[in-house]
Amino acid sequence: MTGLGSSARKPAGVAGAVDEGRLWTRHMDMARHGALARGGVNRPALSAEDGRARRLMADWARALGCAVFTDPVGNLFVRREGTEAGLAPVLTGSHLDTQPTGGKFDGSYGVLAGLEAIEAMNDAGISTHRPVEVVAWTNEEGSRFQPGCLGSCVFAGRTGADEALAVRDRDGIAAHDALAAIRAGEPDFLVRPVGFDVHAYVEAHIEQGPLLEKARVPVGIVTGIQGTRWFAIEVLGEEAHAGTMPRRHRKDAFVAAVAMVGALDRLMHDEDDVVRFTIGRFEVSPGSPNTVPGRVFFTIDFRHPDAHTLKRLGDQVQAVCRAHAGPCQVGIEETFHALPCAFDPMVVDTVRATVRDLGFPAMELPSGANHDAKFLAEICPTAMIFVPCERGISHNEAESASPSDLAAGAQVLAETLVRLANA
Ligand code: HGY
Ligand code: MN
Ligand code: MN
Repeated sequence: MTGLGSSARKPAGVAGAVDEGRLWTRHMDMARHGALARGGVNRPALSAEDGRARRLMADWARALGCAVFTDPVGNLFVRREGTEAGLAPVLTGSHLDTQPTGGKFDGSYGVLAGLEAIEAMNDAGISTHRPVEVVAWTNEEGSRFQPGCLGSCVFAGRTGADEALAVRDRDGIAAHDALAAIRAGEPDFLVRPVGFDVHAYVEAHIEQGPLLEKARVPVGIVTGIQGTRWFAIEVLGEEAHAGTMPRRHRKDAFVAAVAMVGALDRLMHDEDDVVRFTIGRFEVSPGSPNTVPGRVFFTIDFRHPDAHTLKRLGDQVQAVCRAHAGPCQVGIEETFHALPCAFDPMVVDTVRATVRDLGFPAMELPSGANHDAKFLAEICPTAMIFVPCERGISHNEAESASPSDLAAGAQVLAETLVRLANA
């Protein structure tokens, strides 16, 4: 994919101090932590790889003259002071954890574009009234620990720190213990209580969809995020001998789970292709060829931009699963529920004006992917900036973006942050 951002003239001010090569190199350096053979990244939340990524972010931040803070759920903050002490900061950032077959840009881009914006402010000799902070939120992906957006949900007051950190991964490791392990390597990080007043939050992210590339524009002005509901389904039958137990006496958890999945797929079928319905995890136990499965666990990720449809279809999941359980038992837990959100008009207008003033072609779009910005939007004026990724591919090792698009998004971010911090 050719970079779409390179056509714009070099702007004055902080945007003109954004360095494309420096930003790209930081992505490559960050991607070393959890690097996979085919070019992707596997950096689970609160893993040793995540700890090394946090250390790299902190070292870069210190070199920029910033202070480094964390909080009881491990959110990592980098702070550039403003001229007027005590003012609520303008916050930007995203996440450093990745999917198991993740890419170099999902999450990392928002953190590294934030650092680039700070370095550009330094290079351009720009001071701001308000402090500017860059954050790496804990466990955004929700892959190792469910649900996702752990750090931003606690920061936004949606859940308590102890409750959030009690979740366990597939190996039974509690998030609390995983955090303690990497925090042991961070004695120099200052600790602040969870949550503080934020003047505005702007998150930069790759689109993770094909629209910007198809429209051949380097920047997306994001208007909001669709709704998401996650469910965890456990089907319990009875293990039995594959060769002796007649079908009529079986309590086959796999047969019941497949019937549920078929019925859920019919429920969620949408000719307009707006519904997003995904079963990403499907585990059959004991997983022996000659034992009738006694347990199946599977997950549901259901999304829709309309709150009524999200409720209407999501509220039927339980009944559909129960209706197809046959002789088995079924447990259904809703593990995540986030309504659609519209971003704040003042912040969106600031992004829109910045894009116009910098001369970038752009388009306005909602986000299909979920982001920490959804929960920041519950407590402060919030918006997002997108850049294209190749073929819209993400949550895939092949995830790719161009240096010039990443720089274009960082220019818009840097200028937007300065405008918000001086407003
Ligand atoms: O699932 C999401 O939408 C985000 O990419 N974690
Ligand atoms: Mn992300
Ligand atoms: Mn992601």
